[in-house]
Amino acid sequence: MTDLQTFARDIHKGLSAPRKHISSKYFYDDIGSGIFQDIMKMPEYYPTPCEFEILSLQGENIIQRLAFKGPFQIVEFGAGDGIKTRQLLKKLVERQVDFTYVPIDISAKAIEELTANMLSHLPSLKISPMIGNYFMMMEELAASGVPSLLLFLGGNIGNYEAQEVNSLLADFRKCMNPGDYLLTGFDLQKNPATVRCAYDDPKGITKAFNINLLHRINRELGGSFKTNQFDFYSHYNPVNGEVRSYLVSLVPQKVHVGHIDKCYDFERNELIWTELSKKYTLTEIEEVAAANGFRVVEHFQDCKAYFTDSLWTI
Ligand code: AVJ
Repeated sequence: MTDLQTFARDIHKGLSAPRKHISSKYFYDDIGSGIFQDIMKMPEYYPTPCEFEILSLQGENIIQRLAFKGPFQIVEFGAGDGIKTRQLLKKLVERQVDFTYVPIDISAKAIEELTANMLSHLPSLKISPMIGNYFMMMEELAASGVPSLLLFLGGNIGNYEAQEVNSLLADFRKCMNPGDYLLTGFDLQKNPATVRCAYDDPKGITKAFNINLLHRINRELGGSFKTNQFDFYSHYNPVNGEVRSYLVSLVPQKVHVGHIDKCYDFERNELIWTELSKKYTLTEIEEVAAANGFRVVEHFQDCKAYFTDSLWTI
């Protein structure tokens, strides 16, 4: 199945369900990735500077907790622009530690840019990029048997429902050997107003990020969404730490998706759920680690305790 066919199938499934939904993984086409760059520059969006702080100021501490005896590899899932990761790699390069950086991404363009950028800042870095689907790559990595630190940064785990977190961690575990590490970024529970502002910003950048899903369906699947007939609504529940975001149909309307020749009916105020962004407590993180057979080595937090990069081992 091509990526476009998978997209069409998922959109059909999501828009014909009793509660309509579109997976947040579809935010990130070229335009959506650009809007996400803008989100990361917003003063309200705290996760990026918090994780930058952790990796810049605590990189040494993180490295010191790794008990590798010889050469190892640092495998990164979803490296993005790599600026945060570079802070950590810089420390290792400076100390002349023998390691290889293995960024993995499905976008060849993203990997090329990341590689060029890393090498321009860290010319002596050993880098061995991989283009492709995480899980196919994971099998290859497991077979290689090289001691590994896996990175899953940025709080992407927050987009997964509890059962999905477990299966993701099971997949990570499968490609790890005893003594390997996993460093995962978790956004932490904090003053609810701080979270709310980060996910529903006054300039409407997050709204544009969500509306782009509809534009993307129009562009790639021949959809007929009138995007001005949809609004954005985001809700933070501080009791369970879940931000859930939605598109809201402002009028009763029908939308046709040409490539699959299907029509979808929207009632006035009907929702399309687009994203879960779960905020954790340290206790929950420890429970998730234990339930999936990991041992927590240390939580590395920023000075405001808004975010943690948690180092686990098996
Ligand atoms: C890329 C998943 C970490 O959940 O904070 C930002 C995406 N959504 N604003 C997050 C996002 C709305 C982001 N992650």
